[in-house]
Amino acid sequence: MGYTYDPENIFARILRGEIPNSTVYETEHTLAFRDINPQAPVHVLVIPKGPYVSYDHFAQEASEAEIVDFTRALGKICEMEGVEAHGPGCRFISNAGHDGVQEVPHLHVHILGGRPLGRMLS
Ligand code: IU
Repeated sequence: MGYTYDPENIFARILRGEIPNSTVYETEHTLAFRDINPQAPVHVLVIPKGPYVSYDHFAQEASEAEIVDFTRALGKICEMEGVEAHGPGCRFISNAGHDGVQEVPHLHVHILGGRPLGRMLS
């Protein structure tokens, strides 16, 4: 309820092919590409292809097929990038809304890894 999707946001434009990206993985419902300003040796952004602002929006309105596809993609990319939890490990971050300082209003999960990331929560 109350979610407004801006079809001109940068990730919508990437999905339409208007802006190039460095794709690492793509399925019917999900696209993953390298962050343009990487904060770690592995910094991949994973986005659903559907018009969802945030994970709460996605969870409410996406189909089960989209949700399963997106979730499996997260795991697949960890394997592909060599940052699985049973290997070196990684961190998922999804900034949401004002307090989360979300810059791009299209759901994205950052996968960060390839170096020790330090503790974020204490
Ligand atoms: P945030 O979670 O909304 O704050 O993150 C947005 C990310 O999108 C940020 O890490 C940017 O570097 C990244 N990004 C990008 O990869 N390509 C772009 O064209 C733009 C932002 I604009």
